[in-house]
Amino acid sequence: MIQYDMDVALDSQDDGDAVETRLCFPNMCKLLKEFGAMTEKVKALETRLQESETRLQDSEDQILELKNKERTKVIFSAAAGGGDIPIGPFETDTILIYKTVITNIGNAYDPVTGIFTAPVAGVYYFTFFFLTGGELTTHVVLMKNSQVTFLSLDFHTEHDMADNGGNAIFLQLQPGDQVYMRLTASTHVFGGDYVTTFSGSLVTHM
Ligand SMILES: [Ca+2]
Repeated sequence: MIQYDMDVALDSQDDGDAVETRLCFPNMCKLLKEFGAMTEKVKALETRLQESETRLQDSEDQILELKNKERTKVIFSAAAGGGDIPIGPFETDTILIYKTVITNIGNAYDPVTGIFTAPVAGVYYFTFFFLTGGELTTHVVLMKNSQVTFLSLDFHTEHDMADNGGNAIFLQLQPGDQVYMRLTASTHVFGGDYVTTFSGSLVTHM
């Protein structure tokens, strides 16, 4: 005689009062229950897998972003150039153009205009040095867009000979910010390829 196990369940898709009665062999009932449990486990695993894939994609995106940042290198050094003669004096404040480029990785410095344009947001380090003949005052200013930052100067005195001056600054810049040296009206610096210089580099992204 065959033993039946009665399994009674409410089927939510039927009418509320409907009761579905299932008859099955004992082993089959056990198998069906196990199958149901496995299905739930597979669903849970699928959810976890999807979450893992999302996290992996986020990580890959972040690595790519970091690699792109790492590839952005900005380093330049230039000298005033134009021969070993004074530059200035001019009647108005004038951008000092450093014509002799020694290094210009990233091409952020333009030796035609004398203007450095930040390609990415970050902290940059700039230095500038000058030689001056002493016949006139020297007054050079490092400009961030239209804003005065640091400057360096030398006063003319009766028995003045050549003097050197300079300064350095860390500047936080946004893409497109312009940095350049400005020679103040009625002052001068010495030109050439060795003594009056302007340099800068990207220190860190922000
Ligand atoms: Ca002096």
